[in-house]
Amino acid sequence: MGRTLDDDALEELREIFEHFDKDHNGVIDRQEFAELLAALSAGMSKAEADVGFREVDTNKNGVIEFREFVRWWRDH
Ligand SMILES: [Ca+2]
Ligand SMILES: [Ca+2]
Repeated sequence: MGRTLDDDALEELREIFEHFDKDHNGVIDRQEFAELLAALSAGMSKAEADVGFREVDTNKNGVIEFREFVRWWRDH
């Protein structure tokens, strides 16, 4: 099935998402995203992280919703 996520994978992603959603408001903000990248050892500079954030935040509302996170995860 290639990059299609099954329910188990989605559940795992949900756990990751909630782990990094430190203030538990249901979205990942810039600060939380920076910590996520650091934890993944993505080795991104701050400028690259900013670009990455804008890439993930496809509806440009300044925060990352779970569905945006899932799409990003699937595509990378
Ligand atoms: Ca949050
Ligand atoms: Ca968004």
